[in-house]
Amino acid sequence: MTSTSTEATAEATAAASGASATERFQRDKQITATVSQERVSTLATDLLTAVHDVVRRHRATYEEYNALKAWLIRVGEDGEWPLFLDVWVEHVLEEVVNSSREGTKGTIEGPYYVPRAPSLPADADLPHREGERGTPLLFQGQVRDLDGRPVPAATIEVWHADDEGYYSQFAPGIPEWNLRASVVADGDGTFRIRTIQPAPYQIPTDGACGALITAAGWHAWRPAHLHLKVSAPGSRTITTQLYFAGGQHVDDDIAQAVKPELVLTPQPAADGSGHEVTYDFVLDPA
Ligand code: MBD
Ligand code: FE
Repeated sequence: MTSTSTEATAEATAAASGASATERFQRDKQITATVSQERVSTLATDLLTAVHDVVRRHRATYEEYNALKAWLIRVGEDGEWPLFLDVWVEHVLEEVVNSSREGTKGTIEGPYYVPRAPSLPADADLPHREGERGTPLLFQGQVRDLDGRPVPAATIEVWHADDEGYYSQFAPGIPEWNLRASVVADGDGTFRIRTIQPAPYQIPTDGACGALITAAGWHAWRPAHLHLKVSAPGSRTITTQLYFAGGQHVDDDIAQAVKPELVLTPQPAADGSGHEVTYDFVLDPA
């Protein structure tokens, strides 16, 4: 690969963002829950049986088997297990785990959440660089319960890509908490968050996931999205994303994580700068 950059470490490579996501996962996710032997056996047996079925049904060849082996090895080398699983598997987990919810629809967390972002008050500008590019967006609303009552002491964690589709802490050269915060809603659950509209996100194309996409003739895009985690004492935390009506790839998200209830239609802002949109969250009881 050729590059004009003098600092190899400052490139936004798949391996660099994959390594960050892998390291983050290992550090931040409490992987302490033990899965019972019975459950491991059930899940592993059915998973392997599904693989056996694919081999038989499609009469797979040794060339294909070895291509798979080489590719799986590369997924690990590129640190892309978090990316691979979150793009192609997590949406079904989310569907199963959140099927009993009545409030705001959830969707996948993805690989780029970072816990413990700096706390900001209910009326907040997300941390951003001077001259941060992108259309200004005022995102406001209220957190309520299933009966429509305001939820006190709600926290809205928000994180999103910049106008070029890069996430802080996973691409080089971006301030640590850029476009990330934990916003503490007012006593009546209301919040007003000023940020910029993110760009559609292209998953890294130079790593193993990109190689699969190219080999299969798929595309690598997610629609522009805001990531959110909304929590409050006594409520079930919701992890979700919001999208923008009419945006590219809203109808063909590679991660299959768009739901119609999660598509925003921002309007021109009252003060003439950019867009504004109101979205109310409804939390299920814990
Ligand atoms: C993302 O930004 C994302 O949200 C998911 C699910 C996968 C890859 C990148
Ligand atoms: Fe994302």
